[in-house]
Amino acid sequence: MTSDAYIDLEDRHGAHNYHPLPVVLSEGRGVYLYDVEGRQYFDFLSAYSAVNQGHCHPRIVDRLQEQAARLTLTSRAFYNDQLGPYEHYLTEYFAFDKVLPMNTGAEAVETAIKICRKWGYEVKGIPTDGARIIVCGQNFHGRTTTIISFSSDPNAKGNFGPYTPGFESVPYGDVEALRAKLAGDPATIAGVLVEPIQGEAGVFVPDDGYLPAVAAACREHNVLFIADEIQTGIGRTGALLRVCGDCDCAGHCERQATYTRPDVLILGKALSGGTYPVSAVLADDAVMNVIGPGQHGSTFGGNPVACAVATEALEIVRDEKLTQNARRLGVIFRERMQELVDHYPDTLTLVRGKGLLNALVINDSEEGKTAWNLCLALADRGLLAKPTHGNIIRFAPPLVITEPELREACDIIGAVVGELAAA
Ligand code: IF1
Repeated sequence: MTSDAYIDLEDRHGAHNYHPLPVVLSEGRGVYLYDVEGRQYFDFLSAYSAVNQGHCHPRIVDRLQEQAARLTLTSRAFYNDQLGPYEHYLTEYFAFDKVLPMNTGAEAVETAIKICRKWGYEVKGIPTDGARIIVCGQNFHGRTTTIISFSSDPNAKGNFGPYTPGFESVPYGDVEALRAKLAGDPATIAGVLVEPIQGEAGVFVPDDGYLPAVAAACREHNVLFIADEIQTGIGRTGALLRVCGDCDCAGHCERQATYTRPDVLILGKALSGGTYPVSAVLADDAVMNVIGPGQHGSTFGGNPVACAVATEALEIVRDEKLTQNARRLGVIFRERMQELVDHYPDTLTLVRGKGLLNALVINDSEEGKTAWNLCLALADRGLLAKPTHGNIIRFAPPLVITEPELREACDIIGAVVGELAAA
């Protein structure tokens, strides 16, 4: 079957909730994807930062196959021999007392919201149904009805109401606005939910002081600081978590002065290396113990395959020093893109990001058109990336990328930008 035939099938039989680039992929290895016609591409999306460990990492595939052949699902009605060791490993890895395992990112965000509200009533003493959670403008936390209730994107939110109440928004990156909001009526605020870097908004990196200031303001008012690291976590930004700040260890060290410890940490995506939907909410006992039997759960959450895969995926991050690679190559990538911005100021506006989560802003007068066309031209030359918010292209390769591969990819981007500038 040709690419066109596959595209036609999706068009006729699938809901039109996506608008993909016209490539049909059938294989992946490391930083490369291959389409049904056998063409090779650099993957500079990494399934929205899920495939940090590279496509089909042999260690993850082996572990997946081994576990899938032995036991896949028991439900949480019984114990299984993978969950306990995984929970032990994960909570040591990230230094929290407890974890609540789920599957998708949105489910983990929902879980964090439920834990936060329950803590608000039972520990903080907020009157029943009065809990408020503060979120940020331009946030992206997933697609469930509650989560889109506090989205500011009309496309994500429009005509899906009535919306879940109890969420209030402040501008992202604005500590003073948050402080003012918290000071207003702190006794009814249970939590503040933040993306340490806003991905969907276009890789918006807040000032270095922002996250520590948010955490301090939360502490002052006995409010939970909830970090959604679903996209930024697991090495992507050049540290194990973005709340680690510019820490140069290969794993996780709580002692580092740059670490801003969240009360609730949300992980997903790369927790499984993109192999399987695995998400998690981490917190200490004082928070997590508000959840008792029957109060939250999921058929697939904490299943044996997920536990096996996630353990392997996290070991790979450590063994292959992926956070350090992301930090080092991210600097080179932004240097190379900055050269392009300087050389083609009429075409490119700026480059920004941390580690290997970066965005190039295209000087784009016609709504979205140039970034989309640039991505089509990049695909023609063997590099896959996706525009976000019209004129922004996110570049996020798997963290296993090598320096020569990264430089080759930068050459491709340079050639395509050059053509666009000349056109
Ligand atoms: C889609 C963006 C990325 C997330 C954060 C929770 C979730 C996500 C910070 C939900 C998911 C995805 C989902 C994907 C597009 C996407 C995305 F473009 F919207 F911004 F990654 F860059 N918190 N992000 O980024 O996780 O339930 O999807 O597992 O197509 O909706 P999920």
